[in-house]
Amino acid sequence: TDPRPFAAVDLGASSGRVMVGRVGAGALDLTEVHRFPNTPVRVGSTLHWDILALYRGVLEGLHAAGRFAGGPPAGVGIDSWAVDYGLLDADGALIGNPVHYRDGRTGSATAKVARALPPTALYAATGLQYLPFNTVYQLVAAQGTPALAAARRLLMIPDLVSYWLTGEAGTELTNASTTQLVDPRSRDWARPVADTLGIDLSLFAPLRRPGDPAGQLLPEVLAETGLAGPVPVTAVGSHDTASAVVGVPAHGDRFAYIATGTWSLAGLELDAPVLTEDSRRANFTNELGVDGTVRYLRNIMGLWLLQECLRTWDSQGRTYELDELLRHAAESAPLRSVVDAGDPEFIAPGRMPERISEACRRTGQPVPRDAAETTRCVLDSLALAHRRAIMDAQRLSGRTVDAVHIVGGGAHNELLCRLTADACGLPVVAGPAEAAALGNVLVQARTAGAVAGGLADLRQLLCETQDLRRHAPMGDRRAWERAEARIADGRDAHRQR
Ligand code: LFR
Repeated sequence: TDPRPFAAVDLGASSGRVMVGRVGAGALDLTEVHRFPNTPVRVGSTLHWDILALYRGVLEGLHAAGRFAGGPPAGVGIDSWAVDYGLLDADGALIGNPVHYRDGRTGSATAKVARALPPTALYAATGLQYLPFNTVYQLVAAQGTPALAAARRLLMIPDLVSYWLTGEAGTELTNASTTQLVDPRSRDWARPVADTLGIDLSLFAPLRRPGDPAGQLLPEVLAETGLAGPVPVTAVGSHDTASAVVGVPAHGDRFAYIATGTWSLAGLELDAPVLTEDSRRANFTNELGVDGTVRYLRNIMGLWLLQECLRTWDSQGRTYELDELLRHAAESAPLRSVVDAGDPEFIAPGRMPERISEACRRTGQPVPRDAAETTRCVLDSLALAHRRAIMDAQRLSGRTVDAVHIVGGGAHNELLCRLTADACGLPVVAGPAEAAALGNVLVQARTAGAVAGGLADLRQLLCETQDLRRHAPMGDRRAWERAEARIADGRDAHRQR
């Protein structure tokens, strides 16, 4: 039978995309049919997502998908970044614009949560890495607001889009696991955590698993997009990182992955969570994956550091072409200075080149003298953080690996891939860049019967159809160890916080 077209909606922090993946026995190709910017908006002091602009992009993308495929897609799946949500009132209408995870509103909520529930207990119950923007902190920060008081439903971003497309509300599990309100052992709500923190779990719609049916496009959506129904919507790994991990073209289980983009998510795929105190101290997360897996990984600042530098330079009238900047960075002195790319200090937007310089100064290292050196500092720092995450993940889980897969936007960044191979002392396989959309499409296609099997089978199809680049490790690994030592003190001091 001919491959069938599935539409993947993949919303990222800087752009949204609608892709069509054609899937059949031995066949998989992916085409971007629509891309639209995702530009956050500050209103007063609060940073928001422009959710209706994103939704318009989704509708336009579904229209384009129909044109591309010459008819309605065989299914639609939605993934996006994690932790953020919209609130609905008793009529099902959205209350306000969802708040951006880079907004500073959780400032005092983190201490409040820690007083009610010690970090050790919270980690033992949820296995989630401390990040100040986890949904739990956002909800505690929102307690007592009229918006939360009026809310009858809370939908995570992909679930909100899915609700608008279908009229049906659900909470997809992989993304729910980033709320810090899910127990990774039972893969169900961590009720005692919610009760202790005064969070009302009945706000959440029933849990769905990736692969579950999630309704059909509403008549008004069909009219708006020019599609002929019925068009089923399927729950996928709606956390983009969960879909990206499905999209890792690995054989067997001796691999680490780094899902790169705005963030770097570096770690392993496991069958069970690691909830030890060592794991908590190392700030590792146990997010839930597709097919009963656990994404055991560390969130690292990622290419955000570079994106923010470019934005700052641009606002100062210094506009750089990325390829050229990377070429100059590749020629700059290696490991001249490095920063801790896991430090939450870099989460908020603004003044990034200066903040990087300050971090170098604080740790007694030379300050980058120009944009190329700043870029080199960022990429060396990311490679170093990747090395640390992959070494720590192996030590803490007892699983060893012999290759590192880099998927997501950073797979196009040759310098980053090469430095990561050198830092880890392991071969890097780079690609596919669109792993999240591929993982999205594969899970839908399996539900629709266009492909069959487990993650290993889906990955085999990726190996057969995707262009991959290999980077063998080179250079002196001790140089990376010495660089690590330069920032280790600062990092340990930070962990005590
Ligand atoms: C990556 C990602 C990360 C999550 C961050 C914020 O796009 O989903 O996994 O920690 O965005 O939601």
